[in-house]
Amino acid sequence: MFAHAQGEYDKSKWIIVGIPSEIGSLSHVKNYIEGPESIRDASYRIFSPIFGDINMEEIYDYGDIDLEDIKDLDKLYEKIYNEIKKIYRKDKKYIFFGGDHSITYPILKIVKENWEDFYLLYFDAHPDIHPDPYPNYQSFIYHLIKENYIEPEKIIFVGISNLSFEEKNIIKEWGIKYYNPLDVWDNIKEISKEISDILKNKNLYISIDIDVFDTGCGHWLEGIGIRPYHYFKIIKELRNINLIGFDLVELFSNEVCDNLASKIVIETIAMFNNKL
Ligand SMILES: [Mn+2]
Repeated sequence: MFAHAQGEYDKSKWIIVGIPSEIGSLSHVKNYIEGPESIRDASYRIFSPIFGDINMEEIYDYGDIDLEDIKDLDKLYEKIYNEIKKIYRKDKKYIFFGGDHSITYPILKIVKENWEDFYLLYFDAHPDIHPDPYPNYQSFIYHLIKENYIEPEKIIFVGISNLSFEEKNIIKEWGIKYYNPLDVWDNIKEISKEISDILKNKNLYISIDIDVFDTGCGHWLEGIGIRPYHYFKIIKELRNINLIGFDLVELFSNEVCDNLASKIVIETIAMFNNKL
């Protein structure tokens, strides 16, 4: 259980759900399924937040969605969708621990059905918009757009450092907003202000692939990335938004990286508590 999750479901504002899945990944290196437990274990080493306050009675850990019998992707998406739908309530904010990034595919279907109009703030070294014929960890954003679950103009990519030629064309053609790591390092003040202006008064879901950071904590390591500082600066500047929830995915577990993941979770809760 997450250390700071001392609440009951009914009374909690924040609901943690683990989704230990890796069959949406095409990578031969696997340990995505350790993500949820690793983040929870590290939470015992992270104490009070520095960027705001938390009330542990308002945080509930639902545990993991049981995926043991799931062997194919269609079943996986169906199972995640059904399990979240069962517990989903619009007056709560959800925090999902991955798992590879494809868990966000069924999650955003639930988000769409409940909120209709929402924005996606996507921290990732990759846009995951490659036109593969089926949704997986590198293509599900493409499929969500094609299936009308989200409009391209409601997506903001932050920290993109590697993408396929097809993805680059798609992003250009569909006019999707994105910032590469050099943009972020050079212009963090302007960028955080710009993002805050775009997202003002909007419903927002945030997705964080930990490979966006240059800390070497993701499954797929890129040579350049943004810093946790940039993430927190962008989150800090957000004003008047309705946060639906966020996910943190693709953690390659070790003590330092688990600490980072857990820290991001606690400080993100704290920052939003200060805004609400
Ligand atoms: Mn990625």
